[in-house]
Amino acid sequence: MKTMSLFLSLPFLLLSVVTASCSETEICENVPKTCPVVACGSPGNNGLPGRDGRDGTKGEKGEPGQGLRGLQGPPGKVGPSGIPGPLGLSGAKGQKGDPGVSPDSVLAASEIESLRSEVERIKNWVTFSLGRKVGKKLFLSFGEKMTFDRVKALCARFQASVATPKNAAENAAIHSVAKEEAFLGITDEAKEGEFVDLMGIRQTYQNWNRGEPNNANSGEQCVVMLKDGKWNDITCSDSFIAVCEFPA
Ligand code: FUC
Ligand code: CA
Repeated sequence: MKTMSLFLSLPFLLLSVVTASCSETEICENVPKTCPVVACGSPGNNGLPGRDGRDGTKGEKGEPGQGLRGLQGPPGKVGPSGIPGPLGLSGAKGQKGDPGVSPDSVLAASEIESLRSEVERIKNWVTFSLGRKVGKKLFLSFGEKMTFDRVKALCARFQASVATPKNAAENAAIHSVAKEEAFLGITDEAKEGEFVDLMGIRQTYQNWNRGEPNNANSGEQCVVMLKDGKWNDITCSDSFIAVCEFPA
């Protein structure tokens, strides 16, 4: 602001020089009457610069800068899943199925009834002549002697299991069908001295002969029914007759 005020005072300074160069006679005739007589005297000294002016109004906003643009940031988090869409269209119709079983290959109800009664008669005859029924169990014996593994396999072939007396009545029934020493479905193979059935359930009913089980020669993990119905622990690889129990 000080510089500006010096500039403004420059014409005034020049005017002062011109005024100083004119002679008193010439100039004073052309000077307007408003000019006081004292003005024609020698010019006074320049005054002191004026005070600073007030700040101007704020300028308009400038153009954006031209710096380099920053790198793009990473993608934002995945938004929540949308609501399920509407049901799709039905699929294409499948191929025609195979023809049904012809009626002549299906047994008539009367034929089924006739077979059922014949099976019943045979079961009764077998039970009466060879087996013994106690509660829901039917015991049947096979005369041929075989090892314990073979007895298990034979009974399984008939969807039966090795005879396992769970009470005195069952023990008596097995005794009556077995004409010789027969294997029972009881072992202590898993733990010596702990006799369990073939399902691994502890055998609570027991009918040991005097002095048994003795695990003779430390090699007796199977059980046989003796001729008097008492039990003896015996070697599994020895051979005895098979008695199986069937659901009845
Ligand atoms: C008794 C039984 C044995 C074996 C032997 C011949 O010692 O305890 O298991 O039968 O006789
Ligand atoms: Ca024994």
